[in-house]
Amino acid sequence: MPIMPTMPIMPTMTTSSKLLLLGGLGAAAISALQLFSPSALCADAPPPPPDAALAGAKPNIIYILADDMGYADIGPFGSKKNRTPNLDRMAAEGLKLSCFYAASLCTPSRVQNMTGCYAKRVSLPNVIGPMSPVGISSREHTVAELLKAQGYATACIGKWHLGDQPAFLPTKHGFDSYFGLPYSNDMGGHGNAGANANPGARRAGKGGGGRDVHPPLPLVRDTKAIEVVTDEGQDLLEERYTQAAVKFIREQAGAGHPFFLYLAHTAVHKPLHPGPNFKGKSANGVYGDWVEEIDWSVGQVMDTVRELGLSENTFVIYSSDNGPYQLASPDMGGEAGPLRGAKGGTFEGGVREPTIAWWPGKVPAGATTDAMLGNIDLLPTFVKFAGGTVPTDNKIDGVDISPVLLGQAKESTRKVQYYFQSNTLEAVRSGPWKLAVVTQNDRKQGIPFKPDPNFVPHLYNLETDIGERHDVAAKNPEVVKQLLGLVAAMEKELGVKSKLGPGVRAPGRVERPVGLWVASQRPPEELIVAFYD
Ligand SMILES: [Ca+2]
Repeated sequence: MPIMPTMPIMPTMTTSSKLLLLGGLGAAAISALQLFSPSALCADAPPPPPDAALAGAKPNIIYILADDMGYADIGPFGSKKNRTPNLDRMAAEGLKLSCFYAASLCTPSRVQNMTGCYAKRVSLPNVIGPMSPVGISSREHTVAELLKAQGYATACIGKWHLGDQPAFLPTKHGFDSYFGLPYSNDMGGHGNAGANANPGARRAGKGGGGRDVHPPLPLVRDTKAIEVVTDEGQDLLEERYTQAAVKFIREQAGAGHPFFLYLAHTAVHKPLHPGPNFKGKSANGVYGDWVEEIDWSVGQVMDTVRELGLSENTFVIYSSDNGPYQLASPDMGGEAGPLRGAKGGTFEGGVREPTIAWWPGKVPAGATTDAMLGNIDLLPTFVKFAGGTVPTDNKIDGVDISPVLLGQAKESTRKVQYYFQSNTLEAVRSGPWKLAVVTQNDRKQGIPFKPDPNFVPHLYNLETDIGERHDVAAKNPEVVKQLLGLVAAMEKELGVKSKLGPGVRAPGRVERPVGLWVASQRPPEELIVAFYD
């Protein structure tokens, strides 16, 4: 028997490893890091011994993603309105990630999940609609492909939003199966009545007679639209996703190989459609009803894992794709708690997500980490869990964060966070310091956004000012200078705004996008021709 250390080993970072991590970011970037104080792992329970933590584990991996959920919408992150007993239990048995970054909108956030790259690097920096000619490129190695190569069964259930063309769907990007909405639940064509109708849906001109080119909201199985989702149908989506997830887990148990389940909820994206068992039940209106249905779903998944005896070999992570949307009415939006901003902006409220990791015996229980982590880190981390290696032909931005998740390290190995809005790099963070280099959008209802062409960079200390209220740039010129060095290095690689740099890779692209119509409703060919003519 090997002698196991009784104390956790905290890796110390040498100067040379810092250089390796930073790649070409330059001397200013590296010296910037030496200013910044560490964040803390606040755990009572001792972490597990590091050496044995992953040896041959190849855990099942379940990634549960909410849509548009705010940082403070669940109990472990401070919600007093929404009842989330299953997420409360998950946090009590696992690790709360207080500083987990996504992107500020659906498509860019989801491509970060799949590729381990900032969305700009892989050319999906904006939300794409139905029949978009662009989508996820076949050149990218998705996390599903890399896990599949390690023997994992893979399933995608729920919202995809990385392209609805045949070449862009999940089953072309590493998933054995797919069941869900290919994009947001407000993106149905005019054929959908009521709240599903997408006001931006395109209609065919000329000989097309103004008919819909966008299909009504489709439910997709693998590559085919199997149903039109009506308003009433939306009420049942979460229950159906959950049933599909539980079925998949049951099918995989005892199959002799691990599985990867990506369960991307449609909730709580507008229009709000809590199921019949949840409607009118919460103390927080329709929005709270749907949050509580997500929590129920988490419980169904976790209880299935427990019942099947898979707990000790299953890693589960819960998060959201971006911050809460603006409050449209008192019961229609989430909350970011102490964070400033909302969905669609790069203040912390737009991009910092309520996140919990769970793996009994491996991930510390009842603990919180403030280490800087993010969804770009999931690909290399999951591949590490699976015993694989990330291919080096495509540069990625994320790093393996398993040392933090397994309680072996306090510090993330990634030292810099970049905040993009579309193709614009709006801010950068290292240590406690966040520097905004353009005007950030608060995304407040009814307040028009006015970018300041003469904006002077704002510096925030997130450890003392998590609400980004106090610009301390004038007091810290050296920090500003060093963070500007990080901005310059990234802009050299990915370009300044829409002038793309050499590090940006092309998206997938098709000439004539087709809609995901159920077979019986597909419009005649002449309508499609009329649209493109
Ligand atoms: Ca979203």
